[in-house]
Amino acid sequence: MDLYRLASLGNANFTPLVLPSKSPISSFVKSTSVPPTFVCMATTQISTPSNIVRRSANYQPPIWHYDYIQSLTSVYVGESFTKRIDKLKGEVRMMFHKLVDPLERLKLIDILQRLGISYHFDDEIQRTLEGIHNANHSGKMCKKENIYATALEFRLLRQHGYSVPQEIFNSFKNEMGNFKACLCDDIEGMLCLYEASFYSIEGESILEEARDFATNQLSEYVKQGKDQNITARVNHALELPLHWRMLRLEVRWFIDVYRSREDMKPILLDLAELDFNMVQAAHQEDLKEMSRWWKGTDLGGKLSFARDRLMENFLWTVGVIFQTQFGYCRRISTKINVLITTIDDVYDVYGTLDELELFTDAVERWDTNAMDRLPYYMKICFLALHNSINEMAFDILKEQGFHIIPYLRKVWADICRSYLLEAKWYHSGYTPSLQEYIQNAWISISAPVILVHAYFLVTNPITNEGLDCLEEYPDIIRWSSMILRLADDLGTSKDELERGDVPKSIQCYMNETGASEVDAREYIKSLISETWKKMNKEGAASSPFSQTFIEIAMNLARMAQCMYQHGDGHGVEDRETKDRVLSLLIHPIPLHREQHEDH
Ligand code: LA6
Ligand code: MN
Ligand code: MN
Ligand code: MN
Ligand code: MN
Repeated sequence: MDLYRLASLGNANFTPLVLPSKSPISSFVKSTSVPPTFVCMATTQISTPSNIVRRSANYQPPIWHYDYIQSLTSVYVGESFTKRIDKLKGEVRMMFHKLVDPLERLKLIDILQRLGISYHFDDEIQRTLEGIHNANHSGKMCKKENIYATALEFRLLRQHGYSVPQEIFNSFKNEMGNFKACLCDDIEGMLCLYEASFYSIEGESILEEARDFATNQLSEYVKQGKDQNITARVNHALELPLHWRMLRLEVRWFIDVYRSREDMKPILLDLAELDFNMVQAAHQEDLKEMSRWWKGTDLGGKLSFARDRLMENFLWTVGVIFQTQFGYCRRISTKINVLITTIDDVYDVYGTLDELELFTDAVERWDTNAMDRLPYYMKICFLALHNSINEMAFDILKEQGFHIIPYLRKVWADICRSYLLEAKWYHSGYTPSLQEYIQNAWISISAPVILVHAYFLVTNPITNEGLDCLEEYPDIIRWSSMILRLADDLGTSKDELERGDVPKSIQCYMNETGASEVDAREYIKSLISETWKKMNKEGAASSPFSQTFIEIAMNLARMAQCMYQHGDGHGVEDRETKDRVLSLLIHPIPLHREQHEDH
C-alpha cells in the first residue's frame, strides 16, 4: 500500500512521489520469535588499519560550555512568583468573563496565544470556541461582513479542531469570483486572512486563492513603506506564517511587539512576562541536568569527530514541548536527540562501510554481545544508546506495565538501516531519484525515532489502540518527518555535499529534472507547503493519539523550519541559533515596569 503521495505541483516532467510501502515495523514488533543471536566467542574486533582516510566535517567545538550551563540560575522560582501568577490568572479570567462580544473574545484568545499564556485558560477558550461554533456553523452559514473577524474566527476554530468550511470566504469575492480589490484597504484583515489560509487542507482552492491574494496585498503594503510597526509585523508574517512558527520564539518576539501597542493591557503583559521567565527557569533546570548527563557519557570527548551540540538538541525539545510539567519528556528527548546527532555523524562522516555494517547489526540485534566486533568509538556509542533507551523503557515498564523495548529497538534499527543505505549510496557514487531518496530519507532524518519515543513519554495510559497505530508509522509521523527532512536538506545539503555525502532532495530533483538549484529549492519549498496541508488534515482527523502528541508532531515540523531557516542552525552554533538560545533559554525578560500588586 502506498503510504503517501505528494502532488507533483504542476511540474509536467515529474511523476508524483509515491512514498514507501509499509516498512517492516509490524513484523518486527509483533513477532514473538527473537532474531537469532550470534554469540561471539572471541573478540574479533575489526582491525582498523591506520591508513583509513576518514572524512571530517570540521565541526567546531561547542560554544556553550559545561560550567557556563551549570552556572545558570534564575530568580523566577518560588512561592512568591507562583502566587503572583495565580493572582494575574484570576484577573485575566475575570477579563474573559466580562467580555460578551464574541469578536472581542476571539481577539483576546488570539492575544493570549501569541503571548504564550493561553495554556492557562484552556477551559475558557474551549467553551468560547464551542459556543461560537455552535452559533455560527450549525447548518446555516451566516454571511460575514468583516474579513478580519471572519478570518480570525476561521483560524481559531480550525486550530482547535472545529470544522469550518472554506466557503465562508466566498462572501468576499466579486461576481467574477475574485477577492474584492477594496479588501486590501484593511491591512489587519489581510494579515488575518493570510494567517488563516495556512490552515488549509489539500484541494481547498478558495483558501489557496486567499493565500495568494493576501500575500500579494501584503507584499504591496510593504513596498509602500507606510506604518513602521505594521510593516514589521507584515514582514514577519511573510517570512513564515504563524501556523509554521516555533511557539516559544514567536512568544518572545510578540511580547516585545505587544509592549508598545496602543491597546496593550498591562495585566496581560505582566502575566506574559512573568510566565515566560518562570517557564524559562524550569527549562534551565532540565538543561542543567542534561548537561551533567552528557558530560558523564563523555561521548563529546570520545567521539570528537561528531557534533557536540547539547544546547541545540535541548532547544529542539523546547520547540517540541514547552510546558513545565513535561520536563521528563524534554529530558529524555534531549538524550534521544543527542544520540541521533552523534550516530548520524558516525554514519555520515567518520565510519567506514565495514564498521557501519557491524554497528547496524548490533542495533538490529539490540545485544551487547554484538559489541565485541565494534571498534572502541562504536562500542562506547552503542552502549550509551543501549543504556539510555533501556533505562527509558524501564521507567515505562515500572510506571505503566508496558514492555516497550521492541518498539524502541525497532525504530533505532530502522534509522540505522536507512543511514547504512545512504552510506552505501555515497560510497558507490549513486544518485537516487527523488522518490527513491525520500522513501529512505523520511526515516533517516530521525523524526520517526523522536516521535515514537515522544509518544511513550507523554502518553499515560498507553493504549493498545495507540500502539497498533504507532507501529505502522501513522501519517502524522510521516508528514512531520517529511517536513523535517525537506527543511534540513534546504539548510544543510550545501555543506554536506562539499564534505562528501549522499545527494539530498535538492540534488536528486536537479539530477532528475535538469532544474536549476534555485528552481529545485523552490520546488522543495512547495513540497513543504503541500505537506503542511496533509498534516492539517491529519491533525483534525480522529485518531488514538492525544492532542498533546499531535501538537508534538506539528511542533517538530515547526522547529525544523526554525532551525534551518537561515542555514544549518543545528550544526553551526554561533549565528542565529546563538541569539535564539540567549533570548529563549538564558536571558529573562527584563521587567521594565514595576509589577504592581494592585492593578
Ligand atoms: C541533522 O543533521 C540532524 F542531526 C538531525 C538528526 C536533524 C534532526 C534533529 C534532531 C536530532 P544532518 P542528515 C533533533 O543534516 O544527515 O547531518 O540526515 O542530518 O542530513
Ligand atoms: Mn567534540
Ligand atoms: Mn548528517
Ligand atoms: Mn545522515
Ligand atoms: Mn542534512
